[in-house]
Amino acid sequence: MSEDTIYKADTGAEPFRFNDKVAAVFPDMLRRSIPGYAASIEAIGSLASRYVRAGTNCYDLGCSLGAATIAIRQGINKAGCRIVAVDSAAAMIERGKKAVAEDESVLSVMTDVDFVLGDIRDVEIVNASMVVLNYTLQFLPPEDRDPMLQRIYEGMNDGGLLVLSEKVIDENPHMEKLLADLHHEHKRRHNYSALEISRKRAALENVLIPETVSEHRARLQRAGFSHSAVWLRYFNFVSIIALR
Ligand code: GEK
Repeated sequence: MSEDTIYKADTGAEPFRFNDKVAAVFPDMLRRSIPGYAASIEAIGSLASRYVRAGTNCYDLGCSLGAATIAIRQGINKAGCRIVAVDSAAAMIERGKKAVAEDESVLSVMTDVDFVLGDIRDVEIVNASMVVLNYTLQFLPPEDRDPMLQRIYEGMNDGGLLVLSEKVIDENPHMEKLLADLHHEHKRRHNYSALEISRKRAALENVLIPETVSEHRARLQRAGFSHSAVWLRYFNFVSIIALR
């Protein structure tokens, strides 16, 4: 796995972008930056075994290198399914295709994966029994999040499952500061320097816009999801499951 050294260099005031440099070190970046990332991927595999119905579609929206796609594919135990993996970064899609092709795990059924280079706001969602937004919604402008969730809901079958993982903020400024400090310490433990951490934070400003857990759950309810629960929380990173 190539080490993420991107913010060892002074990148000036350039906002964070999902370019080739990022894609090349992405597994290391996610592993060291997102507390709970590995747990989210593992659970997505188990949830796919439980929720994906025969002859339906699964969507991995903002698939990056296909880690969740691979977990879904490994978890599916029903025939005639299809996984649609979407990302707007060409560098991610290229590497994601390769990662899926090279995955040598033993599959209980063979499921085709369609990689789509495009914006998740433009993708048609139909006949879905599982949709995954693993740390992706946070990159959409807030005003586009309700319509996105609404379209996902409408494209899902009854009983279908949405996994929504996000960086969040806390309503309570005191707790927000503590959780942000704990995340900072987590990154220090994973060998990012204080300078790298502050450069990355500046680059993500206005690119990754976090909301509170209550805002996410209220949006899910507005979209029509009948049940939702936080199943994973590690500092200021959560994963929510919602059922149609
Ligand atoms: C994982 N889910 O490994 N349309 C399509 N893709 C987008 C859009 C958009 N509007 N905005 C951002 N992306 C993955 C990790 S990373 C999380 C997801 C992170 C894509 C972007 O190109 C990137 O690949 C991904 O969403 C977010 O489980 O970097 O913190």
